[in-house]
Amino acid sequence: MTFYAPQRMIAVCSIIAACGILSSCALIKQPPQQKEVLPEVSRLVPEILDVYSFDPNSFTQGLEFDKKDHTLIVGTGMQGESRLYRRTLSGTELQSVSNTPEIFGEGITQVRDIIWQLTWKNGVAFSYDANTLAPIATVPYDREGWGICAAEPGQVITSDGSAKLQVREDLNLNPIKEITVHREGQEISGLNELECLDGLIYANIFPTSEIVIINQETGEVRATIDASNIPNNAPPDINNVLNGIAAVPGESGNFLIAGKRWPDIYKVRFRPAD
Ligand SMILES: [Ca+2]
Repeated sequence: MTFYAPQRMIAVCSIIAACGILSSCALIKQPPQQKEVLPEVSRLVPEILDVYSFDPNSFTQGLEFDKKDHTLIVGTGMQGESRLYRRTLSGTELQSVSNTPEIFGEGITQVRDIIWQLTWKNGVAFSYDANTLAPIATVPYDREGWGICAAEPGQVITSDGSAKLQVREDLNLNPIKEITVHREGQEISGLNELECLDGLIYANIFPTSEIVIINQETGEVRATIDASNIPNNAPPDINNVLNGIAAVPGESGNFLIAGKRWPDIYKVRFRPAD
């Protein structure tokens, strides 16, 4: 049995008395520790609906459908090869404008009557007439350009390869605020090509075959898409990864998925993983 020496008994009694008088003893009153409640992240996979021929020379960095005529707008990278062009889904190229050789092109998006094109490390972004692709303006850009998508009226979202997304004014790219992207409590970096749709941001994660769906308000990842079942038929090269997601207009839930130098492009929809 446990033996309490008289002095020890006095000490124990004093503690009990003190707790009684103060009616708050941290050891006794402390509520059970609660675990942080994290949002449930859905696990999705693409179901391939269709395959179209694409341009294996395109180092695809930006992909989006034109909001008016539903043609495909593509931005490409690499110095000496970067350009912005428009084509039909069936493969007819309609317009093209090349960047000067020092420019490394990145993400593109349509905002009202202009198209923005980011550059990786050139410190500028370009705007073009959305109808003709005629260059309009060159504006300073404050960080690495990766992805861009037009969000609610008046705003665009941009990525820079980190876990931070920037919300910017859509007609001048002035920064408004940052969103930190989390998945199950952990920041998730490598956010690359973007697609904004209905308050959500779709982002593919460089250099993986993973796409995340992000709540634009909170930065929390709502769903993770494992797109590794989409064939990568590009020549073996560490750069030739999945890059590019575009919502198909008029086809709710359908998206195009592309990659750098991929010779084909895939129409998919997302369903729960088994
Ligand atoms: Ca896109």
